[in-house]
Amino acid sequence: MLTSTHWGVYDVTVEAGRITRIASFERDPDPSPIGQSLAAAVTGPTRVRYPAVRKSYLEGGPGAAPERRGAEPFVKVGWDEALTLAAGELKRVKTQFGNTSIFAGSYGWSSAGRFHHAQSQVHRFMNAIGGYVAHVGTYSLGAARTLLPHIVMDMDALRAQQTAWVQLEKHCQLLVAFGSIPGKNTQVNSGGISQHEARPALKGLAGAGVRFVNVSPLRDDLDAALGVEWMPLRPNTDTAFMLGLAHTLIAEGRHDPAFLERYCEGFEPFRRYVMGEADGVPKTAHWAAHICDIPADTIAALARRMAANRTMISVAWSLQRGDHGEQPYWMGIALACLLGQIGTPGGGIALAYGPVGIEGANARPFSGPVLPQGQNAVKTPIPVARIADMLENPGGRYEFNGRACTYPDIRLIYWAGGNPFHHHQDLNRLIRAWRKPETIIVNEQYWNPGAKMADIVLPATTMLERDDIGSTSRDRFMIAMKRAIEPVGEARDDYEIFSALAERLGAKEQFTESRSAAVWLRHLYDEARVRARKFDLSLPGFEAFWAEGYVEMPPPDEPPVMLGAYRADPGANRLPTPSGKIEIFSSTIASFGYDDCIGHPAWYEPAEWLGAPLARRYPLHLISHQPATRLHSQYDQGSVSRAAKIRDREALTLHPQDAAARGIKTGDVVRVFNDRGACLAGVKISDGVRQGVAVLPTGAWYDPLAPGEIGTLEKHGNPNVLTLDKGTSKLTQGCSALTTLVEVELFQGALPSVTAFDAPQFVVRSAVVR
Ligand SMILES: Nc1nc2c(c(=O)[nH]1)N[C@H]1C(S)=C(S)[C@@H](COP(=O)(O)OP(=O)(O)OC[C@H]3O[C@@H](n4cnc5c(=O)[nH]c(N)nc54)[C@H](O)[C@@H]3O)O[C@H]1N2
Ligand SMILES: Nc1nc2c(c(=O)[nH]1)N[C@H]1C(S)=C(S)[C@@H](COP(=O)(O)OP(=O)(O)OC[C@H]3O[C@@H](n4cnc5c(=O)[nH]c(N)nc54)[C@H](O)[C@@H]3O)O[C@H]1N2
Ligand SMILES: [Mo]
Repeated sequence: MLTSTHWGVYDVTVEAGRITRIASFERDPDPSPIGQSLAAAVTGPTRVRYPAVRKSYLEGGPGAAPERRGAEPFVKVGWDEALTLAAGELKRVKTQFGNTSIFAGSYGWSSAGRFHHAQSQVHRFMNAIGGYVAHVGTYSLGAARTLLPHIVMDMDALRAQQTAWVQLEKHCQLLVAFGSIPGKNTQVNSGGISQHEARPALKGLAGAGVRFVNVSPLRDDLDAALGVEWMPLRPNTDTAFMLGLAHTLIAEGRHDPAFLERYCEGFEPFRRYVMGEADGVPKTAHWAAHICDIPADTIAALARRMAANRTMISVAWSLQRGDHGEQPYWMGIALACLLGQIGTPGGGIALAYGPVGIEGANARPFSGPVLPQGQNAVKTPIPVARIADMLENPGGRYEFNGRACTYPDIRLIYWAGGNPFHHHQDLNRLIRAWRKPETIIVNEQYWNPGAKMADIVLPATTMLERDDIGSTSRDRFMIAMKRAIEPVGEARDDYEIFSALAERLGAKEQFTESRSAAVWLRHLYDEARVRARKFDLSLPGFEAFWAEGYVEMPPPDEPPVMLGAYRADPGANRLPTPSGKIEIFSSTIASFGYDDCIGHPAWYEPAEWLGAPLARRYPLHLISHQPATRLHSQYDQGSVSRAAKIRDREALTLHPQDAAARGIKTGDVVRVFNDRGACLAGVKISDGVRQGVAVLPTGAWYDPLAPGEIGTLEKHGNPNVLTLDKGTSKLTQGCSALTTLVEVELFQGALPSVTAFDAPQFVVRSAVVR
């Protein structure tokens, strides 16, 4: 039977109630190995098997010893007691402080199944009980999602028309990829990916004669076998690099004035900035070379090649996950406007190829079943990555996208389907902020750091323990995800957990609409079947779908070309911006008066980078990119992730000269540190990394030497004890994880063992019970 995960579809064999084999989906040309981690993990020792409550919390009630979160043992409790405790606390906080004191933004990827999607479930539940403080945006696209509607259109609407690989193969000559197209990332797609086509497609492009330029600190971000030219720039300097390209194009008259006039708003003020007429600093290739450390001749020659060829520019999401992250995106679009190839089948801009495997697919943007979340009565969401700011500054003021906002006063946090101790930056700061709320409730499958840092932990089933539907926009298959095994331990579906809580809070009907999970699946499928018609898709009835195991959807009649319709007729297909055009200058953004984001793309020094004075103390730029062997923190305990660890720790990659200068060899364990924290990691050495750059993927489960203590050594290689927790700008307030300087030294002394995958200690209830 089939199941769907964010990293692929798998065929699961079960014998005598046990999973005996996980095979790849027969229609997948390039399956991801990550799935091999599943079988052992779902029944393994890291599972949360029964409801558990932190000892002091059980004994002392809400707010008891919050500094002991993560440090003290848990007590096993029955479901009835756990649910009564959680519901009682939700009621108390609602009554005493109001729903504005409940944070349930609950960011995270959850599972691929669309009904049992935990983040949707918790939002729906919270809306049914009067609302909650939500989040807007994502860690993935924090800066881009807020910027893009001002200058082109909604990010997802734009992605839905991303130019297909098949168009590039026919029409593209030069693909310039900022942040590149890492094969590791194309394994994954939110909501699932039944066919991994990106790596085969890149081979097809190479076969068709497309030339590749990889602008990235890492060589392996683009498969060298494709014949790639590597431009290893300093991290976070892409905007300067692109300004150097723009200056060359304008100075040499290689830009496209007709395109700029017809399709773009505000070229003139941008031109003045580029040419130095606005600030006395021409953004020449020489100027750029000093910042990005790529020779001026190389930059100028690339500009000429881009103008002479059918050129596609791709700007990876990673570029906007750094300080001033909106600038490389805005600048990439401005650069594509200068070249005038937007809307042609082989040229223009992609946002981006590579971050997830679905980009470039030749498929319809039909998303399939979606669980309705209801209406949130609380209207004060925070930008997703401002969680520590919020917890630390109740009533604090901040700017966001043209509005002055106020942080709420949070008393209770409910998380389901995300792991803040994976995803947030500056974890030592988060641990301090985490002490503020009186209660933290988590639904989790595994004893990961998110669960260990909670007060009440409710065990959730995995996708292998429930029926669901796997489906997402631009994936060509909808998958009948069938329950393969019985729930592990006492685990329950999130839906069941929230139904029981809703019942205790008098909102059962509102939450469940009297439907069982099985009835919901059918209902959501039927609803999606109606919606499918708008995409010229005719889906079979539910019974036929379930019996067949999947539905295959035909590709569109014409493979997509991003902004092709706009190019063909800009009058009839006005963009949803104030001018109806692509805004190289945005009067709306200019009207906000932000010093960190003016009305057109510009170069701002990041808070930390190799050109900053801080680089004398911390001379390595840390890239904490997405891991090749897992999804974020999911299945770090699995066999695929653990096979890649070095002496049990996450691998840190260094340039040979940086390693030699510090007396470090392959296989050593090092301490990586800055003023925010320190972690251990195992060393790999590679000349595929720019000198001055250290690479530590995200996702090693946070593993403190002294649990609960702020600033303690992290033993396992979680980069987020080091990363910067700062909004990208007042405009977008996105996450700045990729703006971080560190130093590395050989770790001396007795190596502490990794305990990240040990379940917490359990104790029996003491005599003093509330
Ligand atoms: N330094 C640094 N940090 C980063 C990034 C970076 O580039 N650098 N990238 C950021 C980005 S782009 C992202 S998207 C985030 C990702 O951050 P998250 O999405 O929070 O990371 P995951 O590890 O996927 O967390 C999902 C959690 O949901 C749980 N889960 C899965 N299925 C279910 C379910 O059915 N029910 C319940 N109750 N739980 C379930 C899993 O066990 C896991 O704990 O990380 C961000 N953090
Ligand atoms: N295997 C796997 N794939 C994933 C995920 C996962 O956890 N595992 N997570 C998924 C998620 S949630 C997301 S949001 C996407 C994220 O997609 P991206 O944000 O694009 O992914 P990253 O791996 O963070 O970064 C891509 C590459 O950008 C380069 N880079 C970093 N900083 C700079 C810079 O300043 N300039 C330039 N030019 N290059 C730079 C790095 O070398 C890095 O390898 O990935 C998705 N894909
Ligand atoms: Mo993401």
